[in-house]
Parts: sequence; structure tokens; C-alpha cells
Amino acid sequence: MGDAPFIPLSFTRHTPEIMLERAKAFADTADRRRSVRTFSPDPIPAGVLDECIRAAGTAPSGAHKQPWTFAVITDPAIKAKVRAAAEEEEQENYGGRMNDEWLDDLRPFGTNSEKPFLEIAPALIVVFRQAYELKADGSRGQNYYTQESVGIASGMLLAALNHAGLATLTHTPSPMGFLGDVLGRPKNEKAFLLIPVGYPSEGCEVPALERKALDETIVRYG
Ligand code: IYR
Repeated sequence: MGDAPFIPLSFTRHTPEIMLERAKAFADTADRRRSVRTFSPDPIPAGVLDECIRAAGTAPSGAHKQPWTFAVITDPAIKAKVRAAAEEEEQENYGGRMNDEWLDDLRPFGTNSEKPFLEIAPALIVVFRQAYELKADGSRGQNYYTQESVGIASGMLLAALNHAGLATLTHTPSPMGFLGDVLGRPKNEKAFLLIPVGYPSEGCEVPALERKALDETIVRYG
């Protein structure tokens, strides 16, 4: 065993019936999640985002370094700055940085360089990845598997927000360096995802997409 103090694990073992019921209920809730690009400006009830971020922060991470920071933006002036900077990058992306195959692949989603949702959604969560630890004296400590750790935390955040009854978009207006600048984040924090959060707009429509069948997703050995 390691040299951290160990404590008894708190773990509930369910019956097989309850396990299947819980697994199905979670999958059904997850299956109702859709990326939304038109939001209502209605505010999010107090405390909900904090609880969802608390869930995200339970993700496993390399050497338990918890290499993430979640910036929650509700200030309209900051949202406007984020939108302006994101649209500048996206104009470059749609105007030539993305090749023809990429633009073709995006056509079903009807996206373009205009991102009004960045101002309309009541909150933006920016997930930052701490590529290394910046100590109080300015020295660096190592973090490990930060892409994996922050990817897992982000997935858990999206699941928690969906479970709480909120809609999200997983947005990557690349390169996302402007987010650290606008938000004044330290150099060790790299923007990983920009997640507008809120309720869908009245009459919100989403593309009629199919999910892969389970048989296309699983290869079974045994
Ligand atoms: N970042 C751009 C383009 C974009 C790229 C992919 I891959 C998407 O799945 C969706 C959009 C944008 O947000 O418009």
C-alpha cells in the first residue's frame, strides 16, 4: 500500500434487477442529450451549475492531481468578448483553415462562423486543462495524463448538466488560446472546451441524427 492514509471504501452493491434498471435509466437520460445551438436567455437556478461542477470534479485523474479549472461566465460583457474573439477564429476556420472534406462533414449541422449562442446562453463554462502545476513560488510541478483526466471530467460535466435538466453545446472555437487571455488565466491553464449552458430556445430544432447501434459500438471477446 502507499503511504497516504487508507480508509474503508463506501460502496453499495445493488441486486442484478436494480443494477439493470439503473443502467437503463442512465442510458435513457444520456440518450436524450443533444447538442443545442439555440438557447433561451432564461437564467439557471442558483446552485445547479456548482453541483454539476462538483460532479465533474470527482473524475479520476493522473496521480489525483485534479488538473482542471472550470470558469463559469454569466457576465454579459465577458460573454460578448468571448463571442467576438471566438467569431474571429471561426471566420478563419470557415474561411480556409478547415479543408473541403471538413466543411462537407459539417454541412448537416448548418454551422457557420456566427456564434450568437455565446451571448444568449445564460452561462458559459470554460474547462481549462492544467498542463502542469504552477506553485505559489512560481515553480512548476508535473501533472499526468491531463488530456485523459480533463476529458473524463468534461464528459462527467456534460452528463451531470444533462441529468440536471440543462442543454449544452460542446464548442471548440480553435485555437482557444483567446479564452485564457480574456479570462486572465495563468499560463499553465490551457482552454480545453467551451460549453454554453442553459435551456433550449422555444421551438429549438436539432439535426435528425442517428446514434450508432450497440453492435457497431461493441466488439465482444468471450
Ligand atoms: N468549431 C467550428 C467548427 C466545428 C467543427 C466540428 I468537428 C463540429 O462538430 C462542429 C463545428 C464551429 O463551432 O462552428
